[in-house]
Amino acid sequence: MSLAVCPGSFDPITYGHVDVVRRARAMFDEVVVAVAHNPAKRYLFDADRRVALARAALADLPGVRVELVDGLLARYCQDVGAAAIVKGLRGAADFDSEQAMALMNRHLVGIETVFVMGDPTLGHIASSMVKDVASHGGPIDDLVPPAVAAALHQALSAPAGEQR
Ligand code: COD
Repeated sequence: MSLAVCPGSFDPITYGHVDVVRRARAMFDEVVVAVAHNPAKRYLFDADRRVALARAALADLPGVRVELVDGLLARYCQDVGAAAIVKGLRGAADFDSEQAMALMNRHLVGIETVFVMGDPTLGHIASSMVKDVASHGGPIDDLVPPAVAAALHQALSAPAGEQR
């Protein structure tokens, strides 16, 4: 059984992420979607909510499970016996940041990162931009799964401090 880990912040999961997970699942027997912490980001949704939304979005994909990863991603990959990390690329800007992470993860535990080019029709989708569009009342139904759209509408209309 080959296992891959698809890590990310998933704040929240988008159709771009779902596309990358589908592509990873086509290459590996099992895929763990690892909801991890990026210290460079401030999150709208707490970690448990990001996990729950990712589980709802990926529920129809057999061989895919979602886990919260608290700590070093490379160590988690080693612990679960992952053959590779799979990441999505939208373009050159993604590559610049992903290259450093891939090299660091390989340095730490020897794990390789496989990059997949996402669907170009989803290349404009980023969690940050979806939140921005939603916060201005723009349409997001083509960008995120229905449960995520509902959670965004609720979170962005809630008073500050109640966004769980
Ligand atoms: N099309 C294709 N790919 C996409 C799209 C899209 N529309 N949208 C997003 N992606 C890809 C991104 O390029 C990325 O590869 C992946 O999906 C996840 O994206 P995000 O934005 O949800 O997640 P990031 O980039 O914030 O995730 C960073 C991690 C949380 C993975 C990283 O910080 C990490 O590994 N943290 C754990 C602690 C650790 O080990 N730190 C050392 C890292 S070397």
